[in-house]
Amino acid sequence: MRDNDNYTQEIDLSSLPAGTDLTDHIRMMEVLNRYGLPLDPFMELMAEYQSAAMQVEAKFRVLSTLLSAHAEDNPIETIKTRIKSPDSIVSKLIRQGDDISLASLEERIFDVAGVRVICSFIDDIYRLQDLFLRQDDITLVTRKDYIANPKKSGYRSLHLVVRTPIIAETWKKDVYVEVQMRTIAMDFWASLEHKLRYKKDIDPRALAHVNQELEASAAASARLDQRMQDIRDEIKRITGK
Ligand code: 0O2
Repeated sequence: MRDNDNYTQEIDLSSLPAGTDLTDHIRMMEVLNRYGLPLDPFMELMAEYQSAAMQVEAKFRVLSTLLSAHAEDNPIETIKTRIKSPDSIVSKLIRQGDDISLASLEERIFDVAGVRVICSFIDDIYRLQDLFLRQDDITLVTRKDYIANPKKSGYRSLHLVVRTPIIAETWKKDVYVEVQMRTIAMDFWASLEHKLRYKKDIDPRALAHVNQELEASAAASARLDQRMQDIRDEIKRITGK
């Protein structure tokens, strides 16, 4: 039985979806309970985000199949899909204001559903973006090109927030999904930087040097991407494909 009012009550293990990690489930109930967010509507909302993310992921898989069939290369290396954790959702709501509710979650948090598309080359990212945005049931909400304009940290990726409809028996609803598109080099840097950044007890004087090193490694990874792109362009010029 689910009941967000009493975190200490016993959890019926048979009621958890298959594969649910009990520690994660307890943490989720604790967060929802602390901020008065009702469990069942929260879970229903998460299922909607999950469905929207699956739909967007499927679109990229379809594009990958079609492009591979018509050319000799597959522009997509990997696709990863995730739903933001309840802790991260609540932290973001708190950063944005006082209203911690499901309504403000739906209105203000655009990256609950996230799809990360890892491409082989920089030009594949823009080619895929154009094909993805051309689809009738995808509406672009925001676009941030951190490849053309990297963040101060050195972070590079193309971010698109889109809306896509999900349809159930008696209703239809537009749901936000954030798509992050990157090359393998961009993903390699972002994954390691994310791990390193969360080591919290770094002396501020040492941190300045760590940041410099991370920026330098980001610049090196950008140069590597450009070199691989140049090699690809050269081969295309020579072979015509
Ligand atoms: P997670 O777990 O990856 O989702 P905000 O979302 O409020 O932080 P904004 O401007 O709305 O900020 O979004 P932004 O900066 O365009 O993109 C945020 C997401 O991009 C982050 O999500 C990361 O996934 C990624 N990102 C942005 N900057 C960096 C960076 O410097 N390093 C790394 N490794 N990733 C970055 P979350 O919510 O932080 O985490």
